[in-house]
Amino acid sequence: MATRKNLHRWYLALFVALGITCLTAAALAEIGEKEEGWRKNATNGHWYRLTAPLTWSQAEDQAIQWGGHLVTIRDRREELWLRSAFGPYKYFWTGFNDIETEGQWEWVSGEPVTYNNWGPEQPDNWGAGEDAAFMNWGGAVYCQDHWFGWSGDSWNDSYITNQCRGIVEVRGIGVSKRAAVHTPALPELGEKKEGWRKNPTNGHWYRLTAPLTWSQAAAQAIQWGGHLVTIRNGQEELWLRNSFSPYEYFWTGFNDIETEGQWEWVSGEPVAYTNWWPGEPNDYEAGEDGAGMNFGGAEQCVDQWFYAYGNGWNDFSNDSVLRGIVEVGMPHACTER
Ligand SMILES: [Ca+2]
Ligand SMILES: [Ca+2]
Ligand SMILES: [Ca+2]
Ligand SMILES: [Ca+2]
Repeated sequence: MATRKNLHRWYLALFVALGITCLTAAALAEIGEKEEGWRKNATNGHWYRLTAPLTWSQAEDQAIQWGGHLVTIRDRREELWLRSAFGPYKYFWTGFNDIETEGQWEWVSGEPVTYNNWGPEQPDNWGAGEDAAFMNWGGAVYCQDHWFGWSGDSWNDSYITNQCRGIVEVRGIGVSKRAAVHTPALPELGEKKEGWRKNPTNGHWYRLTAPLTWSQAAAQAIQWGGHLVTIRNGQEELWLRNSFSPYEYFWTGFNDIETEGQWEWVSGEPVAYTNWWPGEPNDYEAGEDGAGMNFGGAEQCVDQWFYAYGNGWNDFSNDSVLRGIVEVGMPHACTER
């Protein structure tokens, strides 16, 4: 009898332990999603997260570390979900590649190929050879010694040495639990949960607005208790590029709205640094009074304008719609959100 009673206890303990394990795993998975940039596709139950800008192989290494692979896209619906989850304006590495055998495209996950969405004339294995596919590509044109690309809804093969964010896909809770091993300290969790990033060098907090005109973005910044970003030196600008992306134009707080040609920070801080792209600011046509970063030049080619990404500023037209970088100096300003 005593043995049987002990057995009951043992089972009870086992069930409790299992229950706690499951609860912990579930809780971690939830945290994984919200606090670490993981997103779950409710349709297939898989989890997704962006890497930093990396070469294709580095991005796949990161994916393996996180317990998965660079994303496999099985149908149109999955691709639309990825575009809505991570944005349709930036290029992202997928797991699609022809590294092993030229022209034989396969998913790095080993799954069968059931879908593709190549853009016109892609894959073209251009130049010295392009062996991995990125998504959100809209087209490109070569004009006066520069390539100008724009975002859209198709795939292109690219040099695997190019640096691009990759979408990592993992299956199920166990893997998210593993990712939670890298869970940062609590203050950082709060930061990421709300979309705020803290620059450890100056202690200020930063967050992107939705795509807006400069004036709308400036108003949003004030609502959030700050201003559109002030950039004080090259190091701050590099941190912004690394934190938010070097492949999207963002509004800064630099503007000449009050007096044409007299550029100032909307925060009122003194102008200590500028990084205009050659030929900018040019107050083009109807007037351009707000500065955006990550600009790499514009060329008119066959009656059309093409814009590149790069490490410079441009004054964009007043009806341009970009996301703005909001900066707040006080950490408590973001916890109020
Ligand atoms: Ca190739
Ligand atoms: Ca290509
Ligand atoms: Ca102007
Ligand atoms: Ca301009």
